[in-house]
Amino acid sequence: MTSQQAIELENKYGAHNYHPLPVVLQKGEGVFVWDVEGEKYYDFLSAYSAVNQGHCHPKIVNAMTAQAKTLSLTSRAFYNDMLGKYEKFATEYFGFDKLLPMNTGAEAVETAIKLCRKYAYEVNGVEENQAQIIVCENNFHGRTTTVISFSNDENARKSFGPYTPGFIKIEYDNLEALENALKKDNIAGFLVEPIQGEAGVYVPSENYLSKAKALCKKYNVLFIADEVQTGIARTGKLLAVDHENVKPDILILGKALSGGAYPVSAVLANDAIMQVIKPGQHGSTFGGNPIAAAVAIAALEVVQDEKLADNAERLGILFRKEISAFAKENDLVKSVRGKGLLNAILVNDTEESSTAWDICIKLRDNGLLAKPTHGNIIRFAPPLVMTEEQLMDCVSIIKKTISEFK
Ligand code: IF1
Repeated sequence: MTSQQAIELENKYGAHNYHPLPVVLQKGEGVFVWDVEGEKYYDFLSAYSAVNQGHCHPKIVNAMTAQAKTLSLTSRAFYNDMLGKYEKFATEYFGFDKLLPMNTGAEAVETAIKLCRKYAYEVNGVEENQAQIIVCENNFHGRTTTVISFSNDENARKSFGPYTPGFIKIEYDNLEALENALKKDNIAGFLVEPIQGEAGVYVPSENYLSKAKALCKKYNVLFIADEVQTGIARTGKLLAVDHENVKPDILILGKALSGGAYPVSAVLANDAIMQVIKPGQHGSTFGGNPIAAAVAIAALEVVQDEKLADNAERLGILFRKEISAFAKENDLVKSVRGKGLLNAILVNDTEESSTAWDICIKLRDNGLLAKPTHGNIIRFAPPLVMTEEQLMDCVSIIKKTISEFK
């Protein structure tokens, strides 16, 4: 099958809910992917930070296939021998009492919202059905109806109403706005991305997260960190909140929790919060299945064994140093920002322009795959297993492509 044929099949038989970059991938290994014509590329998106451990990591694939040949799915109607092992491993790994296993990031965000509301009513005395959760402008927490209810991205929410009530939007990285909202009645929680990914890799001010957590503690409101994209070593620490030693009341994980091999997400919290969920009050068919458990243990071991957080920290500093120096001599690149290996460049054009897209097409032609988050922002997020030599090779591809861009 040619790329064109594959694209035509998707166009004809698939819902048009994405506008992919025109490249058809067939194989992945480490930091590389190959298209159906055998062309090789650096993957600089990592499936939106799900493939932090690199494509088809042998340890993760072996764990998945071994478990798949043994026992794939029992449902939670019965116990299985993998879930408890995974729950113990992951709660000790992240430092929480309990884990509630789900499958996708959005499901985990929905789970955190239900947990926060129930805790507010049953423990914090918030008036039944009146709970308010504070969220940030330009957030991205998934695509379910409740989650898009508190999005301000018209494309993500238009014509999907009526919307779920119970959310208050405030400006990101604004502690005064947060405190003003915390003073309102019936506040149950503050749901925040430690770095806003889809908004264009917005890194908040120094100490924003630690001060926000302190404010939540002061007003007895749950601090909920959505680390679906920023977690699992992506920003140079195991969790992005670790840069400020912040312990969330509720931690949301997804994506690279499985290394991109299988849908695995999770919500972690201590007993006082997690105990509000009783049998029959939440769950999912695949949540906590044996394959997910085996894959997540292997994926988390890879992060530790291969010191991926340190590698992300070191290579991220190098990447931003190289690109910010380049930005000084090239008027198409305004700046670069990010933490660890979650970075983005700001292109000197409008949000409505197609410049970022056009640059990504040229990057593809030069052997590197990335995708814009907006008309003028390109996210750069390679797998965390990248070597310094590979990173410098990618930096030269990026510089060459932008220098030649007309
Ligand atoms: C798409 C980006 C978008 C997330 C955070 C929850 C979820 C995500 C912080 C939901 C998912 C993905 C979804 C994917 C593109 C990508 C994305 F920010 F990562 F780039 F859209 F904004 N919290 N982000 O980033 O997790 O249900 O997808 O497993 O929907 O286009 P999910």
